[in-house]
Amino acid sequence: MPFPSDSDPDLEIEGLLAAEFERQTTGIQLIASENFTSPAVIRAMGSVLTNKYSEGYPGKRYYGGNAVIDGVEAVAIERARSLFGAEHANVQPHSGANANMCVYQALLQPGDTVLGLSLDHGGHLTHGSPVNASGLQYHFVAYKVSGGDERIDMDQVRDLALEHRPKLIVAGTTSYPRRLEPEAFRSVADEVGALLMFDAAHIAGLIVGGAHPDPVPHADVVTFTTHKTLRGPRGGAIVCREEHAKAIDKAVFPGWQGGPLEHVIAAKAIAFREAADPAFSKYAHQIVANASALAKALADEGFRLVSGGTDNHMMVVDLRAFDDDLTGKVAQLTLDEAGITLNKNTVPDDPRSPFVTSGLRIGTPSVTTQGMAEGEMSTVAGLIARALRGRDDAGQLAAIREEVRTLVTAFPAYPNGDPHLATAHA
Ligand code: DSN
Repeated sequence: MPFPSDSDPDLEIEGLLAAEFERQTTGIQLIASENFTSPAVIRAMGSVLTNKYSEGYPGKRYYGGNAVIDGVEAVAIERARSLFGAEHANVQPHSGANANMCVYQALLQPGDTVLGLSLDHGGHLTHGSPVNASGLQYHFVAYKVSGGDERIDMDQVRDLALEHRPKLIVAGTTSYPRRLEPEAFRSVADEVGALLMFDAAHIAGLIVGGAHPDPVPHADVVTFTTHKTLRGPRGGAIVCREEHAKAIDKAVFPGWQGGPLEHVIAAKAIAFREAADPAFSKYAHQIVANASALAKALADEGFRLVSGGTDNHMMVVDLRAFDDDLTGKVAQLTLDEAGITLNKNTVPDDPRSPFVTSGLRIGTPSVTTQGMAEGEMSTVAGLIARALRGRDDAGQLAAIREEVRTLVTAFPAYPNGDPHLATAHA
């Protein structure tokens, strides 16, 4: 039976793919959890590996025809182990959220006590939010950033650990602009006999690039996503000590997932190899330098930075000092019109709801992939400030949209065009 056509039969999806390519490559992409992944990664995701079922692990599958797939997954596992210097790797988690839930299933019993950073202070849904399965199944106790310097207070983490005697401590963030010290978390975990999970979803690329402290020697388990600073395909992974390997593998499959996405696992393998290249270390350090430059330029424009600045790939901007009436929601929509993509974000103890917020989260992984450096960061800060000041002036926003287009055209993420249309060796 032939396929009806080589493309989406009524071309509706082709049109939308082209529109999204245009959006991504003519605007400024500042979402801290996003990046531009390489053409090789995109091609692997569009490969025939998507046709294959391969429940199980290399050498132990529930379906025939998996010799090649075994090769792909074995390469991905070996590259992940080598990149992170880890004893064991599982590359099957479909996402960072899944990876976290798999670790909980592997290491905990329902109802066990866990310490995690509060979502509204920069943690993640899977760090015990009451509306998430993590918070429903386990007894999470939240630590917060301190009221003064808005940084994680290790004395508070220690006090809570001594009081609640958690079985697991989760170190990791999604919206926290400061460096995490894995050794300090390990020392608290050791004092109370807890296991330590480090969620490196956001900073995996900074870690393997040597721009942030390495949690692998200190944590029992490290989870991460592959699509943020690590610049690979959308997905998750876990590295851990050998003693937890069996339990982790069992929790991923058959515990949480069925058939692995081997086309994505092939793409992960490519991304792990790319991240092992010496050039990636330069990239990781430039992400941090760009975030620092952007934070300083925004402060010069009158914005308040949560915690006073950043030492990773992101910053959280408190809009109230710039304009008390401006919410994160309105700022995000205004900047969308100007071609600048970022997300509204709560600030610690935000009086506004998570749908409105008083802040923005801004990250530099994508613009750094494009080759922008510190000089461009002050231009970007100026564009943001002008757009927000002129938010009621459609003409001004349209003019800024054109400036944005001109800026990013000089820094193409994909100089050879849309990678899913390009041929492999173009
Ligand atoms: N949605 C991710 C982020 O933006 O940080 C976390 O899951």
